[in-house]
Amino acid sequence: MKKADYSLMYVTDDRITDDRLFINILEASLKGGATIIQLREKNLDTKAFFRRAKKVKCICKKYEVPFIINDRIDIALAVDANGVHLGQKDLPIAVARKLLEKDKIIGLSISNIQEAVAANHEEIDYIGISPIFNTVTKTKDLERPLGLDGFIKIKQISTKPMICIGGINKENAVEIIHNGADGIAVISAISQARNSETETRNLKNITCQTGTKK
Ligand code: TZP
Ligand code: MG
Repeated sequence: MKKADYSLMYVTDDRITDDRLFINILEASLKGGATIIQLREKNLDTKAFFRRAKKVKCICKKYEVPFIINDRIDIALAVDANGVHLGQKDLPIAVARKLLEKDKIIGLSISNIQEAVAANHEEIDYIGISPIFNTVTKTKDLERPLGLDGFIKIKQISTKPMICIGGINKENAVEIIHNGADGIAVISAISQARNSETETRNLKNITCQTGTKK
């Protein structure tokens, strides 16, 4: 069941430690039309993560955009987030589903056909397919880029809504959407842009205007 518009996910950039800048970029992404926010923090301790999550929730509520938490089901429960994004090494989906209410979003990262096939049998709301292109933003546990061809192969066998991530920007987003992705997830294209709001709007226009081959 679709619980959100997955067309443009802004995944927050954990390299931005300055709180005010972090919030400014988040808000710019929302003004530009991000349809869902994923709070991703790999370095914050639990209390700092929790505090940031509360702030993000408050801002997302203002824009009526859902927000989900990367990895940490405990933080998602603590702040009553709209869901979680889990990796292959995180808690099993069945356990996450038991812990979270039915209406919460659960996304799962997959990087190959085998994982995509297994994901078809899980109670998840979308798969995050990664990495599509080269990225320097994530270094740990990163597989070889799938490229457009790899994505298309996964699309042929997957029954889940598909969000593509990894090195996506306004130059290459068109081909991803055109080939049937339900959405794109980006970090740098928004967080490192000179104008994050404009860049988000550019990406949003691509996700809205591109006719898909679905
Ligand atoms: N998962 C797979 S690739 C990636 C994550 C979190 C990083 C995406 O960052 P960018 O800057 O959009 O390439
Ligand atoms: Mg993870």
